[in-house]
Amino acid sequence: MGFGARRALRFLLLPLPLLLPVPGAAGAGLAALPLVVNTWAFRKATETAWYTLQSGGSELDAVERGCSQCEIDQCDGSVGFGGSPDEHGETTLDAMIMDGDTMEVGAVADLRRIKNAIGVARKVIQHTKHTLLVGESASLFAESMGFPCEDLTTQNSLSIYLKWLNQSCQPNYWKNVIPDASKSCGPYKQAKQLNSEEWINSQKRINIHNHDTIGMIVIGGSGNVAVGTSTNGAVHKIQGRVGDSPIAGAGAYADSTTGGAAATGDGDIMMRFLPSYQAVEYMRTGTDPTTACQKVISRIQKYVPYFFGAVICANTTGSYGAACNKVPGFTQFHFMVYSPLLNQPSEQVVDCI
Ligand code: SD4
Repeated sequence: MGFGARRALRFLLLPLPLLLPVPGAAGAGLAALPLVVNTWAFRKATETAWYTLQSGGSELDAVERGCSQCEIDQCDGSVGFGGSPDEHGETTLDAMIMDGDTMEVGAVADLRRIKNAIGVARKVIQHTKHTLLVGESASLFAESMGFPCEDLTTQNSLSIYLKWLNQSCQPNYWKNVIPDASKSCGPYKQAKQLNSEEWINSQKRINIHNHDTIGMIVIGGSGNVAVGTSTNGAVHKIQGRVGDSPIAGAGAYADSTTGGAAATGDGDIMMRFLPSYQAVEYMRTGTDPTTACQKVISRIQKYVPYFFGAVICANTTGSYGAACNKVPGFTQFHFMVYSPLLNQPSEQVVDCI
């Protein structure tokens, strides 16, 4: 059967769109399946995921290709090669993909010299009995799966790194070390306990442009859920740092009996709360997606009022929503939606709480 025929057949087999009210969903009045929702205004990723589904691909295919698109496009410099150089100037990648039917997860963290991180994450599901591979060993696995080994450094990432070196390695992620990390570069050694003023200042250090991971939820016409993430993490991170994105329940979570969620933002903070898992659990007990997203943001706020972050949520009826934490310079969060009710990817905006 040719591509066109397969595509037509897929359309015939698709269930009629479910038309349901979306209580409180940002910018949406009706719910329908299939559904693609992703963080930020990464339109090409949404489109790629949507057309993957429409041409007969599975939900996992849609998530993989959608997020891969962002890796190719280097979305906002925060996804894929050539972004977020670490303290040694190297770009390393974190990615995860989860199947909400089988609850299988494939993830890679601190992946080096391989561009297609979510592709490698998918291979972890397909060709291993593991869930998460990290560092140099993850790169060796990727090479054995046929992924090309390439330098992820670009002129841009090199200049970000050199600029950072020239400004005494500011900002950085160290605390309680000598020499004083707020004034000079390392190497550092451990120092006295952090005093309370230093703690408050460390909580207030927010770099909005540091965090723009793609997190994607795809729900097929029959309600099957898949989610994924891909990121190059936090700029100037300490070598070996892994964020929330490759951690199931933190960066994203899927359960085809309920829905899916994905997070973006300061992973060092957010991963402590497993916000994606928590959002899916709220939805499981009947909470609508917008409220589920808001509730997980509120839980984090109680401990860390200044964190930078947002969550997207969708349930298996096709309702969706998002929420973000309001901090200076970040009062609204943009995300993308594609469903049968829209004839193109729709950028939606939610006010932070
Ligand atoms: C991380 N959460 O590594 C990721 C970065 C990001 O939007 O941009 N999230 O912390």
